[in-house]
Amino acid sequence: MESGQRNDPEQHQVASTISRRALLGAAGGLGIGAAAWSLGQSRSGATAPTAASPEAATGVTREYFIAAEEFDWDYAPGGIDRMTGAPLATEPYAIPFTQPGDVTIGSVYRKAHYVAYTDDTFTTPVPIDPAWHHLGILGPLIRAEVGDRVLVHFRNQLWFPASIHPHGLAYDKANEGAYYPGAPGDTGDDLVPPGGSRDYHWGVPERSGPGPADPSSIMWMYHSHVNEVTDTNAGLIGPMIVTRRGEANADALPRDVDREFMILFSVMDENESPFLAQNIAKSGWNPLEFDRGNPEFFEGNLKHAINGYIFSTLPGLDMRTGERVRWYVAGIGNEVDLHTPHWHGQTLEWMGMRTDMTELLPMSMKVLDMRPDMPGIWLFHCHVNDHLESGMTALFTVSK
Ligand SMILES: [Cu+2]
Repeated sequence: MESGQRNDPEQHQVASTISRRALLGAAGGLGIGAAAWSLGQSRSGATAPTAASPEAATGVTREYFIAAEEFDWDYAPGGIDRMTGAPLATEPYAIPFTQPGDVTIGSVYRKAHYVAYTDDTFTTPVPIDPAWHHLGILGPLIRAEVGDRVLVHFRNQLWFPASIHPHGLAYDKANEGAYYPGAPGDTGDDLVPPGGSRDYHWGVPERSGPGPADPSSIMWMYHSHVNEVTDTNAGLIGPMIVTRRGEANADALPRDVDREFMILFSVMDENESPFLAQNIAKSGWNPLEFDRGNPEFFEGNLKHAINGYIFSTLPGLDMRTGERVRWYVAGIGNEVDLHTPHWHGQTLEWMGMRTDMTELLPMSMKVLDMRPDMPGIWLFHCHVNDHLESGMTALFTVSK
């Protein structure tokens, strides 16, 4: 990333204008936010854990230190389509999405992500276990067993307001992390300003864990929910796993599973990113004059990604035959985000039924179990034709 661009206020103003899409007609993007977050909602530890029902309070408190930060993300590291073996720079189908050109940015974009730290100094990132390198742009995995509590210390290191909104866990209005101050009872404090921090207290009662027909663990997603559209397109989204009470080990992992993978299918829309102006500027164009409506530019900014990777560059989907492998798959995005993940070479079980694919809509979350028996390097891709052609593919490896 070229220095001197990332914090230029003029660019931010342009980005703010672009991201002014009102969220649910209420938040008004950064416009309302600018007034609200000057009121100093930044706080830490001020909120008592009221969300969990009493029966939830039997377990431990899972504590996380998570920051929202900006960084440069490469959607196609290595520059090779591992599915075809061809360099992306020579493949006509891949060039608009991966190569810098007259009106295309390429594969590297300024984005945001959640990062886990070891403590409240936010200086030492938690090392990512090699088994979870496949998370890619996703935030750190939050785990709990039913009966636990989750305490997240959040720090916003970005230049725009952000939050963490959890799906599925038990939260009261003070810990919702979703900004819609027009709603009665909403204090409008669900927005953490740049440089601000706060704690989130979430409960994990029975209704946040696996239901009767679920396997021993289920997934939820968390994401920033100040301007949900632009926040999530920026990259502010991450996974959670909740294991049924009594079926977890001390680290809340399900005991009946050998390996887990967490997968997000999303056409990440860089046209709807708060970093759009910065990404235009880093390409050498003037953000104030550049034609953002250029169809080629617009299309090149639609990254048909799995965990933020396109054209089979997603690493780390490695397993062995006979292992009990659990796949957590989710989608997010727009009306184009109807995805049909398909695994080659193996079958999976979902809710007592056998399949080799599943269906996702925006924020669908599904858990499928696989017992791989065919060794090889296999395709894992979205079966929607346009998405498949645009790079929504990955490979997974089954070793003996
Ligand atoms: Cu798809």
